[in-house]
Amino acid sequence: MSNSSQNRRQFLKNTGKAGIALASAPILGAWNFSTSEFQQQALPYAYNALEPFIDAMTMEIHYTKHAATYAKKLADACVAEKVDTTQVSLTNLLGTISKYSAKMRNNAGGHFNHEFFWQIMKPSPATTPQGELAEAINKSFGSYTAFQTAFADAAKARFGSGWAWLIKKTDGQLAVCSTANQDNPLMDIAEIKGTPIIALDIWEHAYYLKYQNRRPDYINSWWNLVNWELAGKKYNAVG
Ligand code: MN3
Repeated sequence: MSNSSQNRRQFLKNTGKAGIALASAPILGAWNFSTSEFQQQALPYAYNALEPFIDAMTMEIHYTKHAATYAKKLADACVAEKVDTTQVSLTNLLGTISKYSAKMRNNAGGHFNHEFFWQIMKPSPATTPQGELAEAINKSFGSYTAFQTAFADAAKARFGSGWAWLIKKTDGQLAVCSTANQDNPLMDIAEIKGTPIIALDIWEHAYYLKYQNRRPDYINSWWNLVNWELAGKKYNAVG
């Protein structure tokens, strides 16, 4: 185990259930904590910040166990398959993922998807899309409500584990889709390719403690957490 991962474990242990939202860049720097996109970043809020829609225990286990494991195994795969993470971006790796092992595919996807997921949620967000993204959603789906239905349908229809996405395709159009396992629309093997705007984790580990088998209830609740401000920025940033 590297010093930085030991430090990180100790850090997580010390901060415990209070969450790690108070961690600031200078402190992380002093702990020799890399800000590489290949490594797990601090959650932008406390474990309990998304309650009552996502409970603190789910967030803690999801972040410290599931997501942390993807990051760790991605690092292992990068060493084994000689990916120089100082030279290759995570997006580029995903775009050429068909050249790598299943381990790389599962863990590069798992790491990217979770880092994206934490960012695209926040406590008490704006409740609807804003600005150009709002206009594009109305144009593509007819209304925000119709978009929500299409997205929820994609999430409900995914058999087993996976993700639901709103993406901006390379032709500039918005689309809703879902991917199996830890695949995502940035991968060269994706059925529908594009840049993620929002994403919902529909693995049971993301909702089972609170919602058990009721995936539709989890999806309905999740609209209360979507960080539409950031989604709008992501939409505007895609050429
Ligand atoms: Mn997950």
